[in-house]
Amino acid sequence: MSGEGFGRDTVLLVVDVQNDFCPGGALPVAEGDAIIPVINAWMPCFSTVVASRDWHPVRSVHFEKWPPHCIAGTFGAQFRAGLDTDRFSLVLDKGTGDADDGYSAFEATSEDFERWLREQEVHTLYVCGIATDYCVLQTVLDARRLGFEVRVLRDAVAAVEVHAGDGERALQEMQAAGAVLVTGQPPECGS
Ligand code: VGL
Ligand code: ZN
Repeated sequence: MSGEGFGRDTVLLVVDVQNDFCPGGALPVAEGDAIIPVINAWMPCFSTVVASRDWHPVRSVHFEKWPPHCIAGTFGAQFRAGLDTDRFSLVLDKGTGDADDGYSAFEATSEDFERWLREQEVHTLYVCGIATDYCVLQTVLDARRLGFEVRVLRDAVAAVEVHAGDGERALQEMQAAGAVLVTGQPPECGS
């Protein structure tokens, strides 16, 4: 695939790489910044890159479990500087209601993501981003339930780890659901 990248039936989904999930944010994930160059390096391999963002109202049942974060329109909800957002073809806002968590990108309210993927004849999702044990996990499980092939970029995901080991357990759960874990650097895909 040298120089070419994947076909149009394969997209990269970048989950929630937002300020509040990175060091200094409201719900920081230790490796949040470290995965950004890895994600950027994978982008040229895909003709389509989709990003999700956690996009919460000020009041939500979600904030009974979590410190307030990623309030729609605030700095904390912005994509992290350094992430190559110019390559995003579609941005999915999720967690926008006040009565649910909206962990999965398939719960986006800005777009019917499943329908969009089927219209584009996408069969395979490469998934990366934050957090391995919440939004990445629920997105991957939904994708598998809906019949999409899923590859998880092992070196481009980062976990919250409310309990030590949650990230690894989440990866095992994804594998058990039929997702394939991909380790290492992206292939040479040009720019
Ligand atoms: C997430 C906790 C709360 C995530 C979102 O993006 O994984 N985690 N809200
Ligand atoms: Zn959230």
